[in-house]
Amino acid sequence: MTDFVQTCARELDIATQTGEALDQLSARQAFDLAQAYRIQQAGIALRQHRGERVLGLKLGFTSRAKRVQMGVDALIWGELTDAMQLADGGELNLVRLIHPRVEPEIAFITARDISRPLSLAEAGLALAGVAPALEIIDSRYRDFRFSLEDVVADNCSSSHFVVGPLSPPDTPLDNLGVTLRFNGRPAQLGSSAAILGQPLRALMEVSALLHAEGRTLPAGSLLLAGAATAAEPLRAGLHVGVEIAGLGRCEFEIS
Ligand code: OOG
Repeated sequence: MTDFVQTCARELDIATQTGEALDQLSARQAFDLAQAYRIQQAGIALRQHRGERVLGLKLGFTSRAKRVQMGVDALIWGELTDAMQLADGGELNLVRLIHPRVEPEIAFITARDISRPLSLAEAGLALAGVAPALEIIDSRYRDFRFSLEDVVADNCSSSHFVVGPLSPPDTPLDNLGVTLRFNGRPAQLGSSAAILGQPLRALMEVSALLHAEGRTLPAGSLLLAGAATAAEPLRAGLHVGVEIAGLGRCEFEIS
């Protein structure tokens, strides 16, 4: 199985770098969720070997819109590295991306190490700041189709992300209007409440997962709470922005 884990991690890593899609790994050999996370970790180790630095975590399928869009019904998590970050207002190059999509999100920066389950109130107190964010996802699987195990192995389709200006940690987040814009026109409309009823719950969920895994998320980490709406496909020439009422905006351009 170690060989299978390493082979899958390498193939996904090559697909990420070349932009050539893979067939679903689960079609080749059945594997379980624990093995999927091992493949994910082996892929992150390859990135770290190239000098990338882990900045934090992302959650996937925290909204119904995303679960329905992708036909998957479980919360998953992946890792974010510095090489995935685009500056706010920066340019995304589509070369070597397979079929990228964008999602409006909320980002958290943590204020303390997190390793045990937090209540909602404790989660609020564990933050240094909150920000609007855009996540660019790009499945390495043909036709953006996968099983739960496949997508976990593929680091939850992470590709790039943009984080906007930080607001104070006590900014209310429970029901903020979210507008994703393509060239100024609304492409998706939603509410922050779509993310687990209240985006702070993403940090609660992560704290329970960290505890179960015996892991610590260091202070100063980034957490993407998951998309508030379905994802929208990207194409050349787009200016993409998200506006979250009461929180602010961030944007990028496709070169
Ligand atoms: C998996 C990633 C899901 C989210 O925010 O729910 C995700 C995918 O849809 O390819 O990032």
